[in-house]
Amino acid sequence: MAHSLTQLISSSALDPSLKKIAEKVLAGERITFDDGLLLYEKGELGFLGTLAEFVKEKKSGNKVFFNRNFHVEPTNICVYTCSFCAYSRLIKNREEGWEMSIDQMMDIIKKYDGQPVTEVHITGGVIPKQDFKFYTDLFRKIKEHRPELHIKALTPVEYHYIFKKAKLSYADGMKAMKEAGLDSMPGGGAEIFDPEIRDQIAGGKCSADEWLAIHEEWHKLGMHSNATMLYGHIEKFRHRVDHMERLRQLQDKTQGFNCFIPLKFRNGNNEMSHVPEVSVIEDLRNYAISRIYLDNFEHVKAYWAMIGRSTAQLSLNFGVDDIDGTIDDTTKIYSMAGAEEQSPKLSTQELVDLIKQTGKKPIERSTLYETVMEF
Ligand code: V47
Ligand code: SF4
Repeated sequence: MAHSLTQLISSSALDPSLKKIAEKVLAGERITFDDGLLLYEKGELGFLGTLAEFVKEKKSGNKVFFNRNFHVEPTNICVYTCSFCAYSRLIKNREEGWEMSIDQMMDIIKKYDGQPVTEVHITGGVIPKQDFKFYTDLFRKIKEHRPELHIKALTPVEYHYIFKKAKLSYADGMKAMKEAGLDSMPGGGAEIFDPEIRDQIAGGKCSADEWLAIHEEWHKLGMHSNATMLYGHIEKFRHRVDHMERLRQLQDKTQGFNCFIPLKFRNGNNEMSHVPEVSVIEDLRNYAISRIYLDNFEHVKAYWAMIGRSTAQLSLNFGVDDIDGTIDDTTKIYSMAGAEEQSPKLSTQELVDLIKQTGKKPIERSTLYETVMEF
């Protein structure tokens, strides 16, 4: 890859401003906000792919990570009304939605007894009943039942709401969640940090600063989390760079993020159905630019349940080194918004084959990227 990058830099056809960025990447230097913007505005797919693969190969070589996981979605009823969300039902229409009790969720978790899953991913809508006590009780019950199962649960959207109601600071709240058994936080709820765009698509829920502050408190406890970015709707390129810049700054401070997950806006069955979806080329450009920009993130993940298996395979040549997990058809968030995968479920062998077909080396990982098995 260093060879291809050097060749690219010496090409006389390369735009001089892009050449400067490529030289920085080759030298292992951080690119600036303006460089990021220029990559979005001018960078062609092949160019971006070469840069992103250079960065990725320095970090994880030829490896592609996945895990064995399943989701539990406690409710799809929500006090918020994000306009991109195809999944939630307003609290006043609650008869159209579901709301699980702790026992119902434990029944799902017990279905995986004896199976080699390592992680349960828990997230959904926000409702008053599922409060501080509800979730701390749930986490304790899961740990009593299966202590080694990694609990990756809830986002700052839920935590902000829960702690406000319980009159707890973020620091005390996150400490209590850790004590109850929370192991890590998924990356959702980040959407796009720019206040104007955020207000238009996700008005009323926690702000960018609140989202970042909750992750910071969690990282201060020595714990880890993920970060997402919802792209390809009404945001401009500068909003994507701004989003990544804020994440890069927090990561410099804490080193608490495991991975970055760009989430492509899907326009099925939501209030933004009139907004066209971006192309696969734009998806790949976006993966590549995030890999180049977020130099302090070890991993970039493509969520195959959302973009489909073929784009997930392609993304592995554009800076991505993780394709999430087996999922086992346990999430509805994307299928309800029109994603290719209507019943997302892959056996471990299918995931391994999907990765091997691209010439890469599949590694089953734990949530925290320890190697569970090499294939
Ligand atoms: O925050 C909702 C997104 C997120 C749509 O951390 C949509 O490992 C596109 O964060 N089009 C939740 N995106 C899912 C999430 C996630 C998924 C997989 C792995 C991890 C991880 C985290 O889903 C929400 C929102 O940004 N979302 N609706 C839609 N129509
Ligand atoms: Fe509620 Fe989350 Fe949907 Fe927003 S994205 S309406 S917070 S479930």
